[in-house]
Amino acid sequence: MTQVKDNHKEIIDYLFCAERDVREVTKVTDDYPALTVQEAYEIQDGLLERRLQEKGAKTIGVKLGLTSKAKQKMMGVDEAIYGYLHSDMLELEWEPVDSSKLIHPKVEPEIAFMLGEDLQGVDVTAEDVMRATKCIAPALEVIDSRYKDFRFTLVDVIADNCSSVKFVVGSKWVSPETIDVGNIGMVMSKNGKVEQTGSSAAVLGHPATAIAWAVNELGARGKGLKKGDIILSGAMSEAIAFEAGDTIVADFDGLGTVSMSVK
Ligand code: 0L1
Ligand code: MG
Repeated sequence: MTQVKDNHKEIIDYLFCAERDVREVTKVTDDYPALTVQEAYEIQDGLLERRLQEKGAKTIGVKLGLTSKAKQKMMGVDEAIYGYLHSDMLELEWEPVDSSKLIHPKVEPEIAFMLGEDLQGVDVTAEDVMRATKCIAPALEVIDSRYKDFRFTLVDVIADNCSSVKFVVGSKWVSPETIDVGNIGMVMSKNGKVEQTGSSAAVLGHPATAIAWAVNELGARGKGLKKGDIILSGAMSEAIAFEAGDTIVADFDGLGTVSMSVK
């Protein structure tokens, strides 16, 4: 059991209740301006522990955020961030996502990696990541920042588990050796109209580079990834908003499509 500092318990409760009650809240740093990135990850740990307990879920992987230079520039940072994926966040392609349980969701296209072996360390390379990867698949990540108008600082978004809420993975997993993972083109449509195009190269130049960064960050905190874990490697384009009745399809070169309908 993680030791949660007293002054972090209030923030954990605040963020947990915001998600549970489907309610946007003002950002944490408005009240706690001195919080550090390290403390934000400690708060994230506490929030995730509470979430796992109350939802009866288990950890099934990690997700990366702020992996594009454009988004980092927008936020005035030069680092990516990571959060965790829980079993209750995984949605099935053939079942609609329930928007009544979401605050102001957006969806973004990503490549999902599944590990064929454990991965932990502090000097892990992109090549190590590729070697440890069993297969990859097209994915859609739904992000739903608990903060009003999706406005936050780096510390806020880390504490909020990097806006994570849901994700869908396409049914076709392929070996990473069959495709140029660093140069996969993607077109994302909503209700048949193209909304975004992108490339896996937007993910820190190569998704495996982004994952290696996350593994090394985790390693520095004494953590690692396990065989079978899923990793959402980062958005390949801007996220788009959606609402009940919408259908989103992302089509990835060489990987096929992943879709999501919304009720
Ligand atoms: O998965 C993501 O890239 C989201 C990271 C947090 C930033 C955001 O909510 O837009
Ligand atoms: Mg994402």
